[in-house]
Amino acid sequence: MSSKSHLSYATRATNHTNPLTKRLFSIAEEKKTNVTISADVTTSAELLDLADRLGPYIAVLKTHIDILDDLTASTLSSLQDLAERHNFLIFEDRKFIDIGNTVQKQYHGGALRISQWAHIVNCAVLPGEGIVEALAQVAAAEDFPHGSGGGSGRERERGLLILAEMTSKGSLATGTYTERSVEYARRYKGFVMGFVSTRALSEIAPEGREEGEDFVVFTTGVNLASKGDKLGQQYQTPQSAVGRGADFIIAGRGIYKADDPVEAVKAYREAGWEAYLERVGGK
Ligand code: S5P
Repeated sequence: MSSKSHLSYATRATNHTNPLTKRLFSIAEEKKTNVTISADVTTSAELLDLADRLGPYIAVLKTHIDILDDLTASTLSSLQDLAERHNFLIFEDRKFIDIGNTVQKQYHGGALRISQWAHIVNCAVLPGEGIVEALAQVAAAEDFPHGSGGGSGRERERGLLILAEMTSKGSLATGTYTERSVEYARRYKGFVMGFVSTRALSEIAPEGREEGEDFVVFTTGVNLASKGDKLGQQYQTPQSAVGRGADFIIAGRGIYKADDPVEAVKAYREAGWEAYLERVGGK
């Protein structure tokens, strides 16, 4: 039995209890897109240009904010404005992986203040369950402007994806590591939206599966034209990713390195949406 969802984004948006996941599904439904652009460019100008031009066609924009050469506070406020204008979520691909005390500071403080501008972050569970608990605590803290203690409405929406598998050749994120990822997601489901993985995962730990469980699957390593790169990246197509359970496809170089990134994002959007309709039986 497969645990990939056969429900529409609209139905999942209605049924879900996590406000950010609800919003994510609503965006997908409204904009008819399940594309996440991995905007791995190295200047603020390129990042903001991509966010503005591709914004109408994406559900999520994924950053590696530490690879920008010229990051300033104004880069982040412009990015937030573009996210509002084009109605997409920001996912900082920080891959937290440390003891709880350290990741709390990395998430909420430092020069990057990730919790202030990123709707979604991700973590690896190599350190154990404590990393998830620590990040969840930050988002729920009374003094957190976006936490349940302060702010209101959209400001409160923050979520975590667990990096349960990786696309790179020889990845060690398999077996017990991946099973534990599912278990921790269940324990913190108010904050954990789902996984970065190559397939739907709920079925790999069936005994703890709850009725109505609905984790979001983001699948990276998606490319329409290439099978991989020289550094171990392994690609699959949008159709194959969605067929395996991806709710959102993440594509980087396939889009931003294309001669015309706008045409490229439209092609990924169409391929991802067709595959989604096929999966939910909507065509
Ligand atoms: O397993 C993974 C997880 C991630 S988040 N494999 C990945 O490639 N990623 C990220 O997805 C990676 O850090 C990069 O930002 C993006 C893939 O980029 P592309 O240019 O290969 O599409």
